[in-house]
Amino acid sequence: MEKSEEEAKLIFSGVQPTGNLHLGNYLGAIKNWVELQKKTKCIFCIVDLHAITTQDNQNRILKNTREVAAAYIASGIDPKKNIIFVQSNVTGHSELSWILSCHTPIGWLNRMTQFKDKAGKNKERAALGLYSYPVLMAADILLYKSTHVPVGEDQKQHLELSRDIAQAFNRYYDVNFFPVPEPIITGNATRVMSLKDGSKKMSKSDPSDQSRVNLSDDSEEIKKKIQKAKTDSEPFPSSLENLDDRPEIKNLINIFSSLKNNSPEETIAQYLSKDFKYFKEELSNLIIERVSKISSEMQKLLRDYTYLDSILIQGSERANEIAETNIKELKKIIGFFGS
Ligand code: AQP
Repeated sequence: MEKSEEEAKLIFSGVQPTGNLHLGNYLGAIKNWVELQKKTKCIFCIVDLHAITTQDNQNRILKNTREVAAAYIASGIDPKKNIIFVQSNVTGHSELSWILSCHTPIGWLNRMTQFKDKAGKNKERAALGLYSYPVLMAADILLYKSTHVPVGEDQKQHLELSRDIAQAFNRYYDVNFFPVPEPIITGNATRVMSLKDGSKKMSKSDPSDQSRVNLSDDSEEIKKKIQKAKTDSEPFPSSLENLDDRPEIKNLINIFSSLKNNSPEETIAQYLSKDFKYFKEELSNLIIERVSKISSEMQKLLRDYTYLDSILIQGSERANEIAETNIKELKKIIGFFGS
């Protein structure tokens, strides 16, 4: 019997265990997964191999890994229905990454803006892993023959590269082995910006803790951060027009709309003629309501992590089963000895 369109889909996504999980990770990624899991088969990974591409994360990796797992479950990801696992527990990721790197021209990697941003002026000293990060990301997705990848705007370029790599491999071996994965970039918060600077994305690695709302922040911290979030001296906007020149305001409206599940136009209509102080109070209440639920559930899960660990172990077994089958097929296509 033919599979329905939804049954044929396989969703893959992940978060790096680099600490300071924030509202951008939640609104841009995890919140959307909670909806997607209702209809589609999903695999959610904690991408720890990616997290060691920058040195400063290496000694907190275990703690951060459990924290991401707790955030997934506390946000509403069902570990029975979906596979939740840790990337380094499935060796196929590294194996496929090597194979795919042999089908990725260096010119493609040279165009990746995230490497340029993260390596900064010190490109010569940046680790090879930081440079080849997008190939590992392609391997993460393609290892499971995933068809759809929900991500925030910041990962769009990497996903396009994954599509190019899948097609390059298929073309080279004249097969239709890898599906060409589609990005899912939805909602009002595909790019949540820093609370201090509307031109920078909210990020775990921003040295200023005031730039982001962490999923572990308490109510007081959230209130203070939103009160101090950058705005301007203009009145509350009356339309979306010209908001591109007011990125901080646009950001706060998008965060509000995403949490409320309404459109930015509706938010503007609701707060028209109100001042920013009032809007910010309402916004902090909304964030506190959502984040405090997640944060207290996370604390509970992290207090005794036997349950969390058992989910990750079972998840790795399930992921490994799919990965091994696909790697076996792949080796046959390439023609490796013993395949
Ligand atoms: N600011 C953001 N707005 C919307 N979505 C975001 N994501 C990250 N930041 C935002 C989405 O969250 C998912 C997991 O991201 P990640 O942890 O794997 O890596 P990242 O994109 O590099 O996140 P950070 O916070 O910026 O980490 P650092 O500072 O360590 O680089 C992805 O789907 C991402 O799109």
